Amino acid sequence: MTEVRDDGETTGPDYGFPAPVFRLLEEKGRPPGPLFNPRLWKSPIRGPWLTSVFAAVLLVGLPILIVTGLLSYLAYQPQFPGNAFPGDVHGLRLPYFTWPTNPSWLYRLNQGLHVGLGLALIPIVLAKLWSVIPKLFAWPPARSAAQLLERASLALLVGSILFELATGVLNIQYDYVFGFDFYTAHYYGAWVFLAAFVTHVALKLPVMVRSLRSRRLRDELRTPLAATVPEPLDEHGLVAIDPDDPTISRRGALAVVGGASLLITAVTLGETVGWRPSALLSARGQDYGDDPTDFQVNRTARTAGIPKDVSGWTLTVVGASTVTLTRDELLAMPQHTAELPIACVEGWSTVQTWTGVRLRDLVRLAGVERPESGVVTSLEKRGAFARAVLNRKQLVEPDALLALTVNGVDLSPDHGYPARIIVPAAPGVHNTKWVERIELRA
Ligand SMILES: Nc1nc2c(c(=O)[nH]1)N[C@H]1C(S)=C(S)[C@@H](COP(=O)(O)O)O[C@H]1N2
Ligand SMILES: [Mo]
Repeated sequence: MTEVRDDGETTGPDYGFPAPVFRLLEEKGRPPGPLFNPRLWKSPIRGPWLTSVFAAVLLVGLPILIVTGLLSYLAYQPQFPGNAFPGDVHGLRLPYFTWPTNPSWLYRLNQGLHVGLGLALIPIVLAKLWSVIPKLFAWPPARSAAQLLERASLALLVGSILFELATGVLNIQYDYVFGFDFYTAHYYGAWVFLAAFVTHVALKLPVMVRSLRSRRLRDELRTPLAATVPEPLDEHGLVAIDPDDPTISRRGALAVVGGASLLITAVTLGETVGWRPSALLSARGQDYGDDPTDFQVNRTARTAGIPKDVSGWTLTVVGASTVTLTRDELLAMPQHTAELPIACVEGWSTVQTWTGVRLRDLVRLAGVERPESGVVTSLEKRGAFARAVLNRKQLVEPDALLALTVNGVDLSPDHGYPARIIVPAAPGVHNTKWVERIELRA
């Protein structure tokens, strides 16, 4: 053993420690207490190779999370003020484009990936953080201005990924314990994360590649507990200076983390694709009953304050002319049937068979040749869901419907009776229920 006293003072020669590690031990003026003493960290499997394995997985997964997240923001079509997203994001705008209407599963795939992958990566993020925790207490905090900047970017990186994961999980569980708007916060957090992530990858990619090359995964997967020894001491201070005997092999640790990730995927996938019995994490339950309208309801008619009696209901379409239609008049128009998903931003989706009037027939009826956008308002007068703006493609798409029935029966009150919007590839939130009025802009 090297002569390093408990207070961290070195009394002997360096006994073959690499120079940076020796310097680490030798450091004077360390804060008192065990945390800043590098000998506190004793796991014999912690080291650059293990960290880099987690890093490599995240290097593939996190960009997918970023891209699907930003696409989801764009799918909300924030160029139209009033679409259920805070339109004003203070210059953090992306180049808007007209969100397409096909393939119809586009948003379903995007959001299933975003939410499903986000959940599956949680164990890996936590494992990665565990693997680098000694660096949190490195002393001195920085040896140069460059290192100080690097550590500041790490604070943003760790803070923002934890913030994004936490707010994401709380949102899909409808647990709004925070006092701010989820979408705005998650969106701003994403930009902080994106900037910190790009910086981190640029700085650390060479170390990751070098560390991954230092051992072979195949060999590691064949190494049992008894043969598990620490990685060689490293200049980053990850490898324990004074390790305990191993209680788990590296392959065991990888299996635990990977297994946790797969388990989360297994109990989430059902919700994503619409097979609920396996959706054990779903905040809305697993079972809905056997009626044709028994499928997931986001908000019930009662919660939304929709009157029980809607017999006097009419639909108003405002264009070059204004038309008012009763439900019977709508049912007398040509009906179109399409099998389309509702894909919620929260990652769940369900495919049903919808029948109703094509939106483009209503557009034509109101005398509009080329609609630019259409503001749909609901009987539910207030709140984020009371209004959605559809883009020009969504208004002329042959499968875009004002649905009157689903799976061969009238819409249930909870699914939007008397009439609701169903647009292929659109986020669920744009499929306005209890539609009262469609205002077209040419
Ligand atoms: N008027 C109104 N329309 C609405 C909502 C709502 O709360 N009010 N929820 C939206 C959201 S977020 C989704 S995901 C879908 C869910 O439709 P469902 O409840 O029929 O499954 O409806 C959308 N249309
Ligand atoms: Mo939704």
